[in-house]
Amino acid sequence: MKVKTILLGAAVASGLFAASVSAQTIGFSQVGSEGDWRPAFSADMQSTAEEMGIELKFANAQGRQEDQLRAVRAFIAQQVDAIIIAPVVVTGWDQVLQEAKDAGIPVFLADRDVEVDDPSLFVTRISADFNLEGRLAAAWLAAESRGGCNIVELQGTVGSAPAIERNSGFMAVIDQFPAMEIVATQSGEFTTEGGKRVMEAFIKSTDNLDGICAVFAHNDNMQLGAIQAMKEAGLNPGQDVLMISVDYVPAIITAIEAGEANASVELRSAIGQFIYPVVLEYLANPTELEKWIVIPSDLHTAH
Ligand code: GZL
Repeated sequence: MKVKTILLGAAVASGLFAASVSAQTIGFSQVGSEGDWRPAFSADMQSTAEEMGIELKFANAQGRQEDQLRAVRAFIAQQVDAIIIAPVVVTGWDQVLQEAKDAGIPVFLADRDVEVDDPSLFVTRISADFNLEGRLAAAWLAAESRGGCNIVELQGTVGSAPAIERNSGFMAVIDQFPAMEIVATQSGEFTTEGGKRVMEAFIKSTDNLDGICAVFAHNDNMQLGAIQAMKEAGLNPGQDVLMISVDYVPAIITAIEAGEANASVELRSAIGQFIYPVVLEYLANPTELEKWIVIPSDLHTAH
């Protein structure tokens, strides 16, 4: 599959062009409001739409796919100009995307991904590369642990593209190191409460994380919950146990500065500036696009 990486400057320039086209009505079906990154992404999508003169119909599904499907069908009934979806999980989208296609309404994926039989059911996906994020996290951990580490993994929402791909990318790297192994893994649903709950269970089951070298969390909020649980158990996250996660939200920066976390892979949340120009330019001039437009991710560490 051909992909295109956004050159950040070009995206802003194209945004200026896009803003010059007539006002459009766009329906945006958002996953929910879990954690810190999701609300930041939602706020950016709403403020950027206003700046660009887009009429945005925003629907927050609170993590329920059935609510996303209902929202997309409502957008179709309202005959919006385009639909943007951040799909909570990868499966279950073929039927509703076919209904949008039959209604002549183009669909764009933002942030997450879908698995559909017919890729023509959406125009393109604009997102970070979750597999790369997993690889970056594992490469950092391999270097920090000199290739030997028993790892606890806090997975994101089961069946979601970031959980699938971050694990896949992470495994692709640690499989190169015989002495690196995930010894315990469970989903904390991308929330601080979920991360804390799962880590409390790991602490009990692994006798205070005896022999555990690192925690890899698919997002910072679960890592923050794990840090709470570890500190309450008298452990020293970031010192005795390496802590690597994804998103780079402000609260993990604070934890890194306090020495309670070690690194986080940045997931940009201000991505409306990249998403809307692609949608508006397509509406002005419908042409075949690469099926994936990638937004870069960067690794941040304490030093
Ligand atoms: C990934 C995004 C994930 C974030 C989490 O692009 O879908 O969902 O990493 C959020 O913080 O819950």
